[in-house]
Amino acid sequence: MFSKIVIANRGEIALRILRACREMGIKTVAVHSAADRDLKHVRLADESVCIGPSPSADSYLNIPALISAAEVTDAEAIHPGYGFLSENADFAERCESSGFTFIGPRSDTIRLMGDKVSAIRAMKESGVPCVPGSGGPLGDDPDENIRIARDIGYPVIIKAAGGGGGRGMRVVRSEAALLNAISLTRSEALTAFGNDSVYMEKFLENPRHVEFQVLADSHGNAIHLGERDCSMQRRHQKVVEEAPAPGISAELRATMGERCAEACRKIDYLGAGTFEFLYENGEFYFIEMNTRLQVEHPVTEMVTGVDLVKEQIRIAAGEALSYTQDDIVIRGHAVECRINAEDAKTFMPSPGKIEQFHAPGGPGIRVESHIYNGYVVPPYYDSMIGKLIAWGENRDSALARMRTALSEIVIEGIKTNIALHEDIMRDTGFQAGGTNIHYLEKKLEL
Ligand code: MV4
Repeated sequence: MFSKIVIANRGEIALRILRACREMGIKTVAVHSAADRDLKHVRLADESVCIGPSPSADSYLNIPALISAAEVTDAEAIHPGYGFLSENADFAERCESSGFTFIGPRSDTIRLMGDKVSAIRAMKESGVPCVPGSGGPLGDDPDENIRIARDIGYPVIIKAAGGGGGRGMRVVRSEAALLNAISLTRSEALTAFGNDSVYMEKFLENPRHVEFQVLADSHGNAIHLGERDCSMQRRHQKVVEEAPAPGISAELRATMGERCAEACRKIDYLGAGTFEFLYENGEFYFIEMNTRLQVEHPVTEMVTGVDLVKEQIRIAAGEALSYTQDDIVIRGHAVECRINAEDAKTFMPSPGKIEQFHAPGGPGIRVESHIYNGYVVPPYYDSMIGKLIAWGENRDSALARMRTALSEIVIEGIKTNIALHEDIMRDTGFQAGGTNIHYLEKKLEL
């Protein structure tokens, strides 16, 4: 096992990783920007290194500074968390070539999944159901592209191979609009991702976003940990997540989960991963794979009892998975609310000093946050300041616990989206379960 790990992230996830390391007896190195000296995990870490000025581009995204920090502290591994460099294949490669273990998949796997066309091809070949589509990058022959769209049937969606997470896509509802949409998406993709490769899929009008969590070790073992429903989102930002997904039978979960685990074995996947699906009319359609730990991983931890961060670290150290598929039992239900420092009406970030903070508690309540009384939320980074997770024996009791916890939280000095969460938890559509990806945006229009 490693004796020292660099935590190449900030905020709540850096604290989450630090806690896992401490439990495992691993020393921690916190790397932070000039704005982040007072982060909770920086204070708790065994060592800390300032890696640059406040903007992410000069600190958390600065690969040479991160490698240097690992060198000067004599660390053995680097945990990238989520966001920042967590899905940067070049960073993973630089870690390995500098003699540090990147806690995540191999760099070539990150590259394979970063290109959505190659990711879909790999999954299709591995038996994962995908959205009907072009099955490869679109060429420049207009007649051929018209033919592909006719075969798929309108509406279709044009997506950038270098995109993902909602960036670089365009819906096309008629043949008249097709060719223009392809060239527009292509040129935007070239500007945004330096890659003009685009592909086409059937556009699903009202899907849910359901994703499967997997773990795979370096000994050829791969398991799934069930699914999460992340449909409650606004502008591609998830707001509420839950596990399991309402209305998914144990049989369908086992079938889909095993397909994901089998795909991991086929591509020799390593570490934690997430298969993102659109779910519509009882069918799953793969869209993307995330090769990192996700923000919403705690809901899976709450219903499985598995510590995903500790498993990531064990896998990276070459150990075999601590669990077989039969060990994984989904118990009860968990829901997560992402707490953001933002204006309730405009959703604009609301940084500043937290004048009062009182955390909620009680049975089944988990708080994942780095904030404390007097902490100043800097303006440079994502506005998420924490996550509130509630577990219950069933969905209704998890939601009841979440409502109670939300009513207990006190955060003064900055604006937050807690009132939005209280509204969602009281929403009858949400309470019924199974709302689609458009539900929150429609609710907010009213
Ligand atoms: C789609 C889709 C409908 N049909 N693909 C957006 C994020 C990216 N991960 C994929 N996205 C979508 N792909 C087809 N063929 C609708 C979306 C989509 C979406 C997906 C998941 C969560 C929220 C979303 C919001 C808008 C659109």
